Amino acid sequence: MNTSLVNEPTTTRFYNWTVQEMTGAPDGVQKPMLVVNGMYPGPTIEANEGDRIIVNVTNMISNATAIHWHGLYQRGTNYYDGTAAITQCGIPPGESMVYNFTLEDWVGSTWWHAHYSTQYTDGITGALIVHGKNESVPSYDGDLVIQMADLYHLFSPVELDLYFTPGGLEGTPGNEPVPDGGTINGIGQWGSSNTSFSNFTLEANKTYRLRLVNTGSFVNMIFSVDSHILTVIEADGTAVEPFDVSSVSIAIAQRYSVLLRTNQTAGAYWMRAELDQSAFTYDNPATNPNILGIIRYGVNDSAMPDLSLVNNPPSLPDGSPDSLDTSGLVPADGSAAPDPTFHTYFTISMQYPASGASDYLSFFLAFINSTSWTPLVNQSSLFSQIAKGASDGSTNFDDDTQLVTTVNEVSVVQMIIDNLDDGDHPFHLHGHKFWIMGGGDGRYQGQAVNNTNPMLRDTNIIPAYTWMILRFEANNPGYWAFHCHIQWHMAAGLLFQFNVLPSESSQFDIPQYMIDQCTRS
Ligand SMILES: [Cu+2]
Repeated sequence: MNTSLVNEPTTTRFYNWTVQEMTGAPDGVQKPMLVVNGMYPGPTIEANEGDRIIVNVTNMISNATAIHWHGLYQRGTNYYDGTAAITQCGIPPGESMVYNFTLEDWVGSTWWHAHYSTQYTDGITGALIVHGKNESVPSYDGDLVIQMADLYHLFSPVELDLYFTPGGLEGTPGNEPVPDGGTINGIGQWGSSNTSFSNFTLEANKTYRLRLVNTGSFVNMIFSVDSHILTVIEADGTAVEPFDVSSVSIAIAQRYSVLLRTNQTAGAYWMRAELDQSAFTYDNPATNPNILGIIRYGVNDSAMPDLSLVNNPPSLPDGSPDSLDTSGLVPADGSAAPDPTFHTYFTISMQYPASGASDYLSFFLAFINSTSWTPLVNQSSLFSQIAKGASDGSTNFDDDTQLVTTVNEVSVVQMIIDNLDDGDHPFHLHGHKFWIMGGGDGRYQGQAVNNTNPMLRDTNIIPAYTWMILRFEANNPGYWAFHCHIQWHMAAGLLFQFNVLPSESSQFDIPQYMIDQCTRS
């Protein structure tokens, strides 16, 4: 990253992207991929707060696609949020679409990815870094992006079919496909098929900001650098009170910035991204869960870390900090959340449909309350509302598959969520950050919330069999998805929508060609 970019004046940045099919081998094993401009990860967008971003996306794959800009507010441009079947229909094969939005006051580390079925699992991901002059983080000398992801050797539609195996993968309904391995900045190691590593040669005695992003599909990635303590300074675009840790577990779609000081003995050190195997529901003996990269300083740029340390990481000195406990994260510029004015309640469960057809064993689905999301076909929530011409949030679509909470006035929405499922779910809210007001075991029983400087972010794990209370200011017109970011769970229906201020979103001036693309998407 360019640490001096922040001093440049506000500008418009143009990008020309082609989404294409490709055979790649990120960890040495050939696999079908979907990528942007032939790259995995795709191009990094690096910009300043307030800049305008214009991305011309041409779709050369055989299905429609859409690109989502994770975490950005898209105030007034909900139709460029890039969420297929919700904010647009999708870019049909062979056609193009121009995304055009400003970064407003969003600052920090995020990413972009396809938001159409499980396409991003196959490689349509990239970093999106926004510099800000007034970001409340300590100073640093260098700035790096480290994208980590679990990796599947099969094409995601094939994995999705496995996930929906009648009776369940390995005989248990809901078992998610276990990844084959993973990558750091697009490079992994599997068997003896790959011996290359993502690597950085840095200067000694400097402070580097590492922007960690989990661009994967299923499991947390646990990041560490041998013999180094890391200082967490940002989470999902929120600057936090500096917090020393030995490692950081990053849920799907979350981001952290950590400071790394190159103050140990000059040399080469293993950088580790370990797949969190606690989420694996069956044994895949071929999986490589230990992905490696290299950070070196004070030595030449071919120096290798000690191979004998690969399976024996050196321990940190006594008294060193522990791994990140997210309950210790405090916003650097935090304050109390406003009192809620709009109350919602949701349950999360995964089960077979109540009234099953004869092939019901193929449909172990995810439910929010009693709704399992199925994407609208040749339609989007937002476009449907506009077609109806109503300003009260009423639409033409079938409510059986769409759970929509309409917020007609600017409100502080409080979500009480009971996760009745045996899995952890990293939930993401589009277009807003939320305050994490509290959580605990079992169903919510009226416990008090913590409103002393609550953490504010856009993606958070709701652990198995727990309740959680999230709060956000609904002041941004449009349809905003709130969904589990695990790709298998979203495909099983773990998504609902807030329709915020329909009186404004029904007046959006949406480019006609985007609406015309619906019939071909
Ligand atoms: Cu989930």
